[in-house]
Amino acid sequence: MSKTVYILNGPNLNLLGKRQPEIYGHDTLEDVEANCRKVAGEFGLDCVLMQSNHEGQIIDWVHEAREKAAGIIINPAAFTHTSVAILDALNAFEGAVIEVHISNVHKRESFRHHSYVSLRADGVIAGLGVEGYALAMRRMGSLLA
Ligand code: CA2
Repeated sequence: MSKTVYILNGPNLNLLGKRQPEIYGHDTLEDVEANCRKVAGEFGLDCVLMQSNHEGQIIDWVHEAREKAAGIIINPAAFTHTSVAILDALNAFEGAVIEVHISNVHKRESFRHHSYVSLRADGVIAGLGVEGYALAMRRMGSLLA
């Protein structure tokens, strides 16, 4: 059975490709999923992309990943900078974790410079646009081979 990677997305990312293209680009989450699926296939991996505006839902998906996924690619969006609860959930997950940010958070407001999730992430990608997700999947390919 092929290994599964969860691609988890936090609040407002449902608007990806529909608002603020100057910051986040024109691709939608559906485009992101298609690109990731292509790369995952190259490595014999499967993937599932999910998005929620609710912190508890993201935590529940991280718990579910303990049984169902070998890796998590996560863009926690604004929860990156606030959520000890998502960090705690990720600390209970034993697989690989890669944190992705579409924008270069370090070039933006100072409150975006700190990430709780980075304390757990095995790798962090920021500022490479939505390509960052596919690159994260490529890295998952190496980590989970
Ligand atoms: O750059 C990223 O990927 C962020 O995680 C995006 C978050 C932001 O709070 C983080 O600091 C950095 C915001 C996601 C909002 O997504 C939208 C997409 C399109 C239109 C409006 C919001």
